[in-house]
Amino acid sequence: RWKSLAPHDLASTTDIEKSIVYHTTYTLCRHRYNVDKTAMYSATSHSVRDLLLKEWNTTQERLHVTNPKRCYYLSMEFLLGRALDNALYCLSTKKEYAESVKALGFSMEDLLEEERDAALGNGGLGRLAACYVDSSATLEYPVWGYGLRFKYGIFKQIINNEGYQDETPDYWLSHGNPWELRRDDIKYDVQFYGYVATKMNDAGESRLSWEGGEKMYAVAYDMPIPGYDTKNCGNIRLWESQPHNLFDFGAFNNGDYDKAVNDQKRANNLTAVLYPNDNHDSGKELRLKQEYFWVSASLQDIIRRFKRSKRPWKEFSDQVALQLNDTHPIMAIAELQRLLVDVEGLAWDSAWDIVTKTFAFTNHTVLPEALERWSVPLMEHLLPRHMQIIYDINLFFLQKVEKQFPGDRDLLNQVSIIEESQPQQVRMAYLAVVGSHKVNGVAALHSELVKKDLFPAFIKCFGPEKFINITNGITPRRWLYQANPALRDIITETLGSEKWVTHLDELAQLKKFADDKAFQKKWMDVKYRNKQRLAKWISTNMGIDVSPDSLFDIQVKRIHEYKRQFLNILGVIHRYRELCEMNDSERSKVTPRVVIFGGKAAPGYFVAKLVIKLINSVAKVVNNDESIGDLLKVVFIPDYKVSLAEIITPASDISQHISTAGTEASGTSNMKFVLNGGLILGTVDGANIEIRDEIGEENIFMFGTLADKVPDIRHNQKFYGVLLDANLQAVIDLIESGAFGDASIFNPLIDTLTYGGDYYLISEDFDGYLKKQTEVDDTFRDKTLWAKKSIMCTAGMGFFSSDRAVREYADKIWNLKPIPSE
Ligand code: 26W
Repeated sequence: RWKSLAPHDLASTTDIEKSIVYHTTYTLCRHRYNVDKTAMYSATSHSVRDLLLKEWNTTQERLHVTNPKRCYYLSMEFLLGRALDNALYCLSTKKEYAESVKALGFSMEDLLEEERDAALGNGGLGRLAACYVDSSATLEYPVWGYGLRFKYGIFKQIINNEGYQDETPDYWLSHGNPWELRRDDIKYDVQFYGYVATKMNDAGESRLSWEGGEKMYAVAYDMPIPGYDTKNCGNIRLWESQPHNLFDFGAFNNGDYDKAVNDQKRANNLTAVLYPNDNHDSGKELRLKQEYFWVSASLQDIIRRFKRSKRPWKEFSDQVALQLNDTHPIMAIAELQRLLVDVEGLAWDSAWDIVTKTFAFTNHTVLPEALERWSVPLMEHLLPRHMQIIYDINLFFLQKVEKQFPGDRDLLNQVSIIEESQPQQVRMAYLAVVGSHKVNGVAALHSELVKKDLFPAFIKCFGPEKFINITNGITPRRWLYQANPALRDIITETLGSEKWVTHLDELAQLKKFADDKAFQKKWMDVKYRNKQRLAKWISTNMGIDVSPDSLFDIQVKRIHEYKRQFLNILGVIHRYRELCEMNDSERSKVTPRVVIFGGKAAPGYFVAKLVIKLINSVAKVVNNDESIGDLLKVVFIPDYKVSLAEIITPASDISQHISTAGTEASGTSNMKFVLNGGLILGTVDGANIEIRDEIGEENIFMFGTLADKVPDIRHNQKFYGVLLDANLQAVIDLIESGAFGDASIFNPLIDTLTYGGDYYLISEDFDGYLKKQTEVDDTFRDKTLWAKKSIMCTAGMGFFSSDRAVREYADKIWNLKPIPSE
């Protein structure tokens, strides 16, 4: 009977219309004549969701039957952005839905704009996780993401009248979220605090057991992740905290209502908000609680699934691969060891063998302030049994090292998971290295620095093979197919098929057309239209008029000293100074430029927030200087997020990726810009280097100190001080003259160039930067040359597909095979 009642297909537009009307009536409970855009977006999304859930179910059924090895991607952050447009493309039904929506009196474009971004992430790491689940679903790998369902994702950024960043909470669930499914039946206990007791098990052996403390529930929410051109559907499972003792009736009956709701408040707080720090460890107890809550629930879920297979524990790592996305989920190593030893009764060594064969660790940063360390007293208080286990892991590891290198006390100190500071600290990255079978960096240079600077002593213990590189990638579906329909269409027309969407190497065929005048014209027309689209957004939303004929120069990413937005704005001031000194005939030769910034600063990062203020102060002066006109405009786009990136990225002529060499692990927006035919102005850092190797050095503007020279320069600055570059000094003088408002505000920022050295080498790199900028201006005036470079950029980007990256993880780390859907 069930078989004959298979769910509907929504094959025709009438079916689609009916399904939308159905959801309006029965899901939203709205009268048909009372449907506004928001409701229509919601009803349409529910209708599309039905299609996705059908694929979700058949995918889970298939996995249940075949029971293959699966991989779980543990990531604190998933920066997904919007879902509707992506789902429509993946299900290849956008055209049909657009027609249906139109027939019902709405426009698809408007509806897409109704959707709130799912912004459960800070920046690169979270967006990478989103690209990887897209590729896993598309390539039909059995991969699930595990994370937290934050009620508040990254804050909404507002630029106030004075040009400073203000933060407001972003309650992204205010209109409901059609893209998630709450699973009330999937619920686990998570414990905190308490003490360790010795208990007898059934066999009469004494076992350590974690007792007492506080308990919360973790409830599952699933977000289906559609694959492109496949019936396979992936999943992200996010945990929400809920109170365990729904009510303290004792307290309630005694009239102590405050106490009665206390438990509930605490539980509701736990997954309320994402920490807005990027590359900076806050060290807060609530954060450690979030991390443990998430890995504990995820492991319980994974173990429950493993147990259903009835296989022996020693086969766990043949069934399960666990990828640790940075230091945030590393407690999972101690937690799995605890579950295997204390709960399942395995011997320590057998359990540890399983743990180390199951976990692998991805490092995303070499900045020391971003590597999590937890104080031993905090951990003893919150997770007493885990602290013991970490001590034991460390002890057994150090004993092994001592055996291998007798008497090498230095080495023991260097690799100890416990840092002997006051108080002692647990170095989470070290725990990850000891507890994983592979450690990877995210770009070639970065992976070398991981070995050389972060874990040199571990190479001695484990050999170099444990440390590998997997260069990041981005999904071509969202970042070209969806974000740049005009470019998509001419690529498909020129290559004769859409094969490139899942085989990005096919783009290399565009190289043959790089000198073709007619193709160049089409190509640059698309770029122009994308610049018009962005100019329109800026004019509508910010009231600033910029000309699409100008060179669009874009830097959008989190605001951080190492990313050097400061260098960019100092360069803008230099350009403004020069323009001010020119006569009309000189000005007529200048390439007009729009310099666009965007990005959030962590709320507590004073210097980064001051950079935003400086950019806005400069923008105010320059944009209102009538004598400058279109020759220079400066725009700070507020609240940069995934959905804005989709408009911004296709519109660049140049984008800036100018981190101090050795500081940006990879960068992924660099890949997005180049994929969309934008050129890069960048340093010899992160993935810029591999992008150069793929597209050819003649197609990228590179400058600046090389990574291996940075330490010496910093060292010398400490001794001899910093002598500022002459042009930089003139720029600083202009700021200090009050040209951009009260100069004293900017003192703390200017001080970062001199006091205690210019740590990020802004002065050192300033001259090289300005010279490259001049080269950019000159090259842009040669339209044919520029068009050719732009085409060669896109054509060379095949390697940077997240499909390639995920395949590398599957082959080199997870030992995972695709499970075809048909
Ligand atoms: C503990 C606080 C904290 C929070 C987030 C520390 C570190 C992070 C992330 C690792 C920061 C991050 O997003 N890193 C970026 O990861 C990208 C994906 O690999 C890289 O492309 C970027 O270069 C790297 O900065």
